[in-house]
Amino acid sequence: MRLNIGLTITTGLSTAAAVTLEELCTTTYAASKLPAAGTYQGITIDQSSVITTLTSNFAVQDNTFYADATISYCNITFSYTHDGRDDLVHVAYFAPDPSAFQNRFLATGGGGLAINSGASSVSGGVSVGAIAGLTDGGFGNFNTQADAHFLLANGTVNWENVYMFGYQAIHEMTVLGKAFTKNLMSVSNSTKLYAYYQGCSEGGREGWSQVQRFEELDGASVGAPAFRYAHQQIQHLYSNVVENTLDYFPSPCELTAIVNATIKFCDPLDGKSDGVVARSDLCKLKFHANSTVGTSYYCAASAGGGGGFGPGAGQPTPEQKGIVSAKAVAVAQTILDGLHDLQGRQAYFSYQPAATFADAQTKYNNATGKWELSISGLGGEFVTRYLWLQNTSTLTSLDGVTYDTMVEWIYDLWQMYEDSLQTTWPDLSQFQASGAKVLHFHGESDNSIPAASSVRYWESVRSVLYPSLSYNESSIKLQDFYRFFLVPGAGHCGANSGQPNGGWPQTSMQQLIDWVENGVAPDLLNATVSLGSNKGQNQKICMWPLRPMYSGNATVPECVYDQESIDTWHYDLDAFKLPVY
Ligand SMILES: *[C@@H]1O[C@H](CO)[C@@H](O)[C@H](O)[C@H]1NC(C)=O
Ligand SMILES: *[C@@H]1O[C@H](CO)[C@@H](O)[C@H](O)[C@H]1NC(C)=O
Ligand SMILES: *[C@@H]1O[C@H](CO)[C@@H](O)[C@H](O)[C@H]1NC(C)=O
Ligand SMILES: *[C@@H]1O[C@H](CO)[C@@H](O)[C@H](O)[C@H]1NC(C)=O
Ligand SMILES: *[C@@H]1O[C@H](CO)[C@@H](O)[C@H](O)[C@H]1NC(C)=O
Ligand SMILES: *[C@@H]1O[C@H](CO)[C@@H](O)[C@H](O)[C@H]1NC(C)=O
Ligand SMILES: *[C@@H]1O[C@H](CO)[C@@H](O)[C@H](O)[C@H]1NC(C)=O
Ligand SMILES: *[C@@H]1O[C@H](CO)[C@@H](O)[C@H](O)[C@H]1NC(C)=O
Ligand SMILES: *[C@@H]1O[C@H](CO)[C@@H](O)[C@H](O)[C@H]1NC(C)=O
Ligand SMILES: *[C@@H]1O[C@H](CO)[C@@H](O)[C@H](O)[C@H]1NC(C)=O
Ligand SMILES: [Ca+2]
Repeated sequence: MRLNIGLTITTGLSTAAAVTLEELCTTTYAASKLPAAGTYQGITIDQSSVITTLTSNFAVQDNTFYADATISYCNITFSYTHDGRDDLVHVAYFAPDPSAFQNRFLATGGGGLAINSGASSVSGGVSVGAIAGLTDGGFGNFNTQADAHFLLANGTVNWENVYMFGYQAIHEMTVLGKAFTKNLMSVSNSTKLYAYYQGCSEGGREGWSQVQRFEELDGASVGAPAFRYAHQQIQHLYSNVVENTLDYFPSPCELTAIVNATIKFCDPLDGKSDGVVARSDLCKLKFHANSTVGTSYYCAASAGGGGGFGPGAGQPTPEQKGIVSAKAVAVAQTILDGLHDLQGRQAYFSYQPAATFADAQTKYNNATGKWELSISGLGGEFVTRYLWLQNTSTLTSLDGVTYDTMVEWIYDLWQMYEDSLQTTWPDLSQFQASGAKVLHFHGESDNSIPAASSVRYWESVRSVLYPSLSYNESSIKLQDFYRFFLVPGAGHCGANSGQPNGGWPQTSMQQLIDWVENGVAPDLLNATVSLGSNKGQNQKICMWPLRPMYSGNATVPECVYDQESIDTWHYDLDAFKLPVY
C-alpha cells in the first residue's frame, strides 16, 4: 500500500510521507494516524471525532511572529476525554504539505483568557515547516475563554479547568501532537522530530509552564509572559487605585501628553533620535515627570477609542485641552513607582517610563463633563471571579481599597494559584539538562505586563541555578540555554504606534530553530520595523544584561554593560516575606 511505501522510503532528511496534502487531508487517512492508545496515560481519543479541512494558498501576512509566506495546510481536529472524568477536549493540528514538512512540531498558546490564538500561530507554524497544534483546554470549543467555566457555582472553583489552563492542556496537546506528527508524516524512529513552543502574553505564561515542568520541547520562543500571575493581574488595578487614592482622574489626553514629553526627553539618551526610547533605564535615572507640569496638550474629539479595557473603553471622547497639572504628574509618577504598602515597602513594580498608561484610562461622563474612574477589566475579574469566586467579571467599585488591600489580594491569589497559574518556578535544571533552549523577549514599553517582570524572572533563574558564581559568570552560563532580550520601544506583544521606529522580532522562531537545529545561538535578536515610514527596516536587539547604545542613525547598536542601568531593573519586594521569583 502506498502508505507503507511512504514509511519504508523514509531516510535521512527526506522524511515526508509519499502522500500529497490532499491525500493526507481526509478523515480516513488522518484517523488511521491518530496517536496510539496509551500515548498519554489516562487519555482516550474519540476515533470518530476526526475532522479535516484543506486550505490552499493561504497568505500568512503581517503576522506578528512570522514572516510573510503563502502556505497550504490541513486543519485536523479530534477530541479526547480523560478517563474517569466526564469531559471533552478538542485539539487542532495544522499540517503542511508533506513536501514542505521539516521534521518539526510546534505547540502554540493563547492570549488574555484564551488558551489558543486561533489560526494565527498555527498557520505561522506551518510556514516554518511544522505541524502546529492548539487546544481548547476542554472549555467548550476553540473560542471558549478559560473564565467561562472557571466556576462550577459561586464559591466552587472548577479546579480541573484551572489546571488545564495552568499547564496541563498544552502539555497533553504537545505529547499527542508529537506522536500524531510522527504517524502522519511517517517520521522514522531514527529521525529526530524537533518540538517547539511559541506564544506571547498568556501564551508566554503557558510556554513557561511547559519549560518549568516538562522535557517535551527542544525549544521555546516566549514573549512578554503573563506569569507571576497573582502579582501581574492585581497590577492591572494599581493605576486605578492610585487615581482613587490621589482623587484625580486624568483625561487620556493629559496622560498622553506626559508620555509624549517622556519620549521627547528620553529618546536621545540611547544615542539615536528616532522617537524610540531604547534605554528606559537611563530615562528612569535622568527624567523627572514633574518637568512636564504646565505642558499644554490638545486632543480632538473622537467617535471611539480611548484605549484601555474598562467600561469606558471605546466610548466617544470629547475634545480635550489644557495644561498638564501637578496632580496628573503625581498620578503618573506614583504609577511608575509601583505598588508599595502603607508602610512604604515595595510589593510590585510597574511599566517603564515611555509606556502608555493603558491601565489608567478614565471614562468621560457626558452628564457631568468630568473624567471618572474606569476599573480595568483585566484586573477586576481576578478579584471578583478568581479571588471572591463570584460569577462576574466586573468589579463595580474600588471604595475602601487601599494599597494594603492590594497587597493582601496579591498574597491570597498567590497562595491559591501558586501551583497552577503563578508560573515562576525558577529551577530550570531539568529543561537545561535535556539540552533544550528558550528564547525570551519583552517589549520595553509594554503597557500591560511590565518589562521588569521578565527581567526579574531571568534574574531568579540565574541566581537559583548559579548561587555561587559571579553575576557575569552565571549570566554567560545561563545564556547557554536561556537568552533574554528587551525590545526597545515595543509594546505588549507587538510594535508600538507611539514609537513606530522600533523594530519587532518577527522572526524569533526562525532564530530559535537555527539555535536548536544548527547551534547558532542568537547574540542579537533580529528585528524588523513594522510601522511608520521606516517599515521593513532591519534592526538588531541586544541580549540582556547588555543594553543598546547607538551612534547616529545606526540600526545595529553597540551592546554595553552598564551597572547603574541594570540596577534600575531590580527591585527589593520587601512587602512580602517570601521570595518573589
Ligand atoms: C479547524 O477545524 C475545526 C473543525 O472544522 C474548526 O472548528 C476550527 O475553527 C478550525 N481551526 C482553525 C484555527 O481554523
Ligand atoms: C455565570 O453567569 C453566566 C451568565 O453571565 C451563565 O451563563 C453561567 O451559567 C454562570 N455560571 C455559573 C457557574 O453560575
Ligand atoms: C517506532 O518504534 C516503536 C516502538 O519502539 C514501534 O512500535 C514502531 O513500529 C516504530 N515505528 C517505525 C515507523 O519504525
Ligand atoms: C503625542 O504624540 C503623537 C505622535 O507624535 C501625536 O500624534 C499626538 O497628538 C500627541 N498627543 C499629545 C496629547 O501630545
Ligand atoms: C522633580 O522631581 C525630582 C525628583 O523627584 C526632584 O528632585 C525635584 O525637586 C522635583 N522638582 C520640582 C520642581 O518639583
Ligand atoms: C455628549 O452629549 C451630547 C448631547 O447629547 C452629544 O452631542 C455628544 O456627542 C456627547 N459627547 C460624548 C463625548 O459622548
Ligand atoms: C453568583 O454571583 C453573582 C455575582 O455576585 C450573582 O450575580 C449571582 O446571582 C450569583 N448566583 C447565585 C446562584 O447565587
Ligand atoms: C562583567 O562583564 C562586563 C562586560 O560584559 C564588564 O564590563 C564588567 O566589568 C564585568 N563585571 C565584573 C564584576 O567583572
Ligand atoms: C531578519 O529579518 C529580516 C527582515 O528584517 C529578514 O529578511 C531576515 O530573513 C531575518 N533573518 C533571520 C535569520 O530570520
Ligand atoms: C538621522 O536621520 C534623521 C532623519 O532621517 C536625519 O534628520 C538625521 O540627520 C540623521 N542623523 C545622522 C547623525 O545621520
Ligand atoms: Ca532613541
